[in-house]
This record gives sequence, structure tokens and C-alpha cells, in this order.
Amino acid sequence: MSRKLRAAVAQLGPIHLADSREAVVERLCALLREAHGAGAKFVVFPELALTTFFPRWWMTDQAKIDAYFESEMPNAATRPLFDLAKEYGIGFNLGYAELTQEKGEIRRYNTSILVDPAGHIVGRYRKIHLPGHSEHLPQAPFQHLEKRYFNVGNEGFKVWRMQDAVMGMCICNDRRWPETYRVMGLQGVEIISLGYNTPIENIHHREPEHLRMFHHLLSLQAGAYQNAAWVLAAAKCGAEDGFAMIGGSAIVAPTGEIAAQALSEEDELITTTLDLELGEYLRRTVFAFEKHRRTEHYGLITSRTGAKTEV
Ligand code: CDT
Repeated sequence: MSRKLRAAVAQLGPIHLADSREAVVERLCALLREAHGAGAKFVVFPELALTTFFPRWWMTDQAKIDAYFESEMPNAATRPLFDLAKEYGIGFNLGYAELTQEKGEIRRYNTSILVDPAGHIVGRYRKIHLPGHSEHLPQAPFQHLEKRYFNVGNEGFKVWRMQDAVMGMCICNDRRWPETYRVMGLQGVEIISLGYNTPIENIHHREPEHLRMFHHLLSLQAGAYQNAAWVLAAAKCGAEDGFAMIGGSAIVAPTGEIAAQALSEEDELITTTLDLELGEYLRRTVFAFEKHRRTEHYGLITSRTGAKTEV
């Protein structure tokens, strides 16, 4: 029997410091209405979709930092999105900054959730590959303080069955690491969804601007193909208070081909019908892991973190 899921990626244009959560959620709802009109049953929103990309700002007042975090989900501001999605019977992935308590300690994560069409949170992912730095870089044009403001995710790369598909999540910089996809691939993932905020300029090392888009797509396409999964990637993009980020939201097929791609750097919806049999076919043939993988030669992947030359 053919298994198909009509899905959408909801790219967001800039969210400025002055924009309220309520105004942003209204934009998310407008995209959700458009997705419903296009027949989509699953929608992917970006990383940190409720606020500006605040790790670009150096802040020392913890109360000011915490104002960008959500301590419950859904909450008053996001409830309209959950209600509308439930009314339409649409599942979604939403990224936000999560403030929580674990064993009496406050923890902060860069998180995304999977919400099923009945409005229940069925999955949660906490970003593992946090990029950037933790100290103030006064000479840099902007900061990238994820290593300062967030704890490293502590729940691994899991998968969940939702809407008759095996779904997994990762967030932004995670998409550049092959291990991200493979750990989910080994759990039979069929759809990997992710959000991202990728500055046009790399403050850590100089590189031509066009490489930002090239490496973004290269990573999605390689991850999709090598794990026979659909990859759905939603940008927050354009210039937030003058700081530019790439667009290029995309839906990538298990063949590695781009099935749909956003053209703008604004709020924009792209849709595709995901044929889940395509991935099944590749997992039975070229990527039948159980037949072809040679784990006896892969030990260094988990026993060594940094590269070391011994010859
Ligand atoms: N948000 C996020 O993870 N951004 C990173 C910037 C990396 S700078 C080398 C990204 O991978 O796009």
C-alpha cells in the first residue's frame, strides 16, 4: 500500500528584537492556514521560531536572557497555534528556547518538539551540536553565544512514530554532522525535520558568502541520500535588526534531490507530497544497512572525538 504524507516547510522571515511572541505566533498561524489550504498534514517551523536569534546578542543579565525562553509549552502565547493545528488536523515541528528544571537545577536547551494532529506533544529534541562560543568577542560584528546560553542536549537523536511515519528531529548546526542522520537512520527514520538560523557571515573563519548556502544544501542532500530519508529544513532568514541570515528552506527527497525550495527571505511556505515508499526502496537496496555496513571498521567514530594523526 502506498504511504504518502503531504508536508510543508514554513520558512520565517526576520523576527526583530521588538516583535512580540503574539505577533510571531500570528505569522505562524497564517502559514499554517496556507498549509491547510495546500492540503498539508505536517508542517515544519524554524529553530527558535518564537523570537529573534538572540544568541547574536551579548547579555549578562540572566533575567533578560531568560525572557527569550519558554518555561511551559504550550503557553498563553503559543496556544493559538496548537488550537489551529488541532482544528485542521495538522502535525508540526516547532523550535524554541526551553527553560526547565532537572534535579533541582535550572537548565536551558535549544529545543524542538513534534506535535501530533490532536495537539499532543509526542517528541522532543534538545540540540546537541551547539555552535559558536561562550565568551564575548568584542571585535566580531555579532556574537554566536549558543555555547553560553544553552546546555548541550541530553536526550540523544530519537525517533517517534507519528502520522504513520517514523520521524526524527535535529536543529541547525546538527545538520552539518553525518552522525546526526546516521543515528536516526539506524532507527529506521523516514522523515527528519529541522529548523535553522544561519548567519550569512561566518564569524569564526572567513569564507565566501556563497558557501553558506552550498554547505547547507550539501549537508541536507548528503544526509537524506545516505540514510534514505526525507529531510525537511525550515529557515528563519533575512535581516533581523540588520543581521542577515540565509534562506533556502528545502524539502529533500531520499534520493538526495531537492523536491522544493523557498525563493524568498520572507515568510514562505513550500509543500511536497512525501512518498515514503521511495525511502523504503532505497533501504532495501543500496542502503540495506544490515547487508552492507561494516561496524567492525567504524569503532573510531564513537571512541575518538577529535582527529589525531598517528603516522
Ligand atoms: N543556529 C545555528 O546552529 N547556526 C549555525 C552557525 C554555524 S557558524 C559556523 C549553523 O550551522 O548554521
